[in-house]
Amino acid sequence: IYDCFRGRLNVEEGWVGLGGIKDYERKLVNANRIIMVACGTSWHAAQVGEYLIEDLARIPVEVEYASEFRYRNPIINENDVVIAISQSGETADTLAAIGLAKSKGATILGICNVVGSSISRVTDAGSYTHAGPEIGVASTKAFTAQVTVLTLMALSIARKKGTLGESRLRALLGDLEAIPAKVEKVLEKSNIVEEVAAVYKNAANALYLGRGNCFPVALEGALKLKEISYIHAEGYPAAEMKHGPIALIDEEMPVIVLATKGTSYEKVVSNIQEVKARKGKIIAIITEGDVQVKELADHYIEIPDTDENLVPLLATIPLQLFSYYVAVMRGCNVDQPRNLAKSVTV
Ligand code: F1P
Repeated sequence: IYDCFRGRLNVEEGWVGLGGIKDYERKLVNANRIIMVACGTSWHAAQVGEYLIEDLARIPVEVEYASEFRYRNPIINENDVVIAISQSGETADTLAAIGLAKSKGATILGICNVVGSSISRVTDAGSYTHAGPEIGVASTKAFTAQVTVLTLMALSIARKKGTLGESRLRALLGDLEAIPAKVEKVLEKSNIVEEVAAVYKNAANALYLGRGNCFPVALEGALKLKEISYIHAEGYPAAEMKHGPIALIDEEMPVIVLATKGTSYEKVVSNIQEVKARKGKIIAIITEGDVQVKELADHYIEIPDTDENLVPLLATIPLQLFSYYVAVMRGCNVDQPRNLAKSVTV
């Protein structure tokens, strides 16, 4: 997945690897606001992008479901930049959202996987993810590639705006460059994920919890389980659990928690304790070497340490694998789930 990004991460060159987007540098750097429009998995990537761009480049970001945005009367003008994200580049809702934003004068950038696709043709400029063809219907590697492009964009804007110190910028780029090797290490945990999947393959429901940039990862984990194994799953911000979903927790309920080290780590530990107090089963994604959550959790999957902004790139993979193994064990067709189309063109 990441081969296409090797050699692009040159801080001196800034926008290298971002295709035509570099020609819109001034627009992006001076944007009042960035609005991202997308559907499904691509919408979750956009949510991660919101954290990245706001935290690193300090530009306000809104993330909209294209399927809703297209029917609204949004307040949007020529000082706004709209980023449309789509694996297929053919999603009808995203195309309609682009049409609406264009009619209001906004600049439209695209992040697509399929070269020459409809969305890439109607945007002002864009960056291809070059993740290769998605064999299955459910997006997987497209997600990590989209998040990688968004990370590069956030870093490039941050560099131009001067919102990050040079040493922080270099440290982040170094961590990004180390991601491919760390992805390999996560994939080596496949057998552990398979064992956990065997325990929960007959679950009726599952809850996914995360905070900060791992909240969209929780949403994406839940979506993958729904899409390919037909188990009802919900992703929630961990702090929202007490406002409703906590009522669902009993000894039958697997709760998948993104519990890696970072600013909200201690808060996530409290959420895990709340679930345990109600006899829920915890499957935790933890940072390698963490002892505290390891002891609290019923199952844990370790991922390598990395900068907090890059955690979604690693943490999503065990969740994708979990859905894959559960689906295979339930006899589901993981490549062609029922009722789903690769590109939703209506
Ligand atoms: C959006 C999407 C996918 C999902 C399924 C249906 O597609 O919702 O995320 O996995 O294939 O379409 P796209 O706009 O990213 O191609």
